[in-house]
Amino acid sequence: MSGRPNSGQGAASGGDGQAGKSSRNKQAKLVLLGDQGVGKSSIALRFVRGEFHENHEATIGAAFLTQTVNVGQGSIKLDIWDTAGQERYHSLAPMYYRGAAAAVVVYDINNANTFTRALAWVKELRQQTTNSVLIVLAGNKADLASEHRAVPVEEGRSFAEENGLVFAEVSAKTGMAVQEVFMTIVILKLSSLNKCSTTRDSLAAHKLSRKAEDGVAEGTQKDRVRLSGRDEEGSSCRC
Ligand SMILES: Nc1nc2c(ncn2[C@@H]2O[C@H](COP(=O)(O)OP(=O)(O)O)[C@@H](O)[C@H]2O)c(=O)[nH]1
Ligand SMILES: [Mg+2]
Repeated sequence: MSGRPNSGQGAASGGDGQAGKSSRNKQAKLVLLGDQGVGKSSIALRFVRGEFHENHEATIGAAFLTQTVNVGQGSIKLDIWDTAGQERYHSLAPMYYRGAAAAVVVYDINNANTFTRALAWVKELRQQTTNSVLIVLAGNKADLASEHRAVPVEEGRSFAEENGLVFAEVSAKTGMAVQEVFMTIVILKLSSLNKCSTTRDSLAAHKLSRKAEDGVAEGTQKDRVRLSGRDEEGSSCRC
């Protein structure tokens, strides 16, 4: 998929997390939430570096990465906060999701408990943040689905549709739909930051427009990233 990120990752903290509104320097804070072990760090690593590690070490507290993505005529710098999933760090979570432009709530499609936990994260986000936070529900480890699936794809999809979330099943291991998820976030956020650039314009730049009009962003595999968020109509400019 085009729109490959063009800058590297960092390990230092930085960015206030607010979506930047200058046309030259658009910036958006993005947070990854979900149980420990669902693959949050692996998804971030796949997106930023195109890598996957079989035994990724557990995140302590949170990790910070940045990535600048070019889409059409615009670009946006993503400040990605990769949180630790352990319950003992829960009280820190608001620090990461407050002011976020987008939250990717991750579960492991092979572990039903992580889905339940993901739904609780969505509920918390809805209660504690404004409606402008774009929430993506991402079912990871799709590469193991044929033997180990515990959460039917329909369950994730219908929850997302009912709650206005973007939904995708992904695999940090194979890379399936990971780029598409982040590009969908970027496109939706760019369109909400640019008064004159509608979501449809941005999607067209990415050859995603036909499917998006039906509510589906077409990646390399159809129907992988479903747009059901509030921003999809490009009507929520916050310039
Ligand atoms: N098969 C498979 N394993 C994965 C995938 N994503 C992550 N993992 C593995 O799951 C474990 C936990 O991943 P990690 O990214 O640390 O999860 P986190 O705690 O949510 O950050 C690691 O051993 C990863 O290699 C995936 O898409 N498929
Ligand atoms: Mg981690």
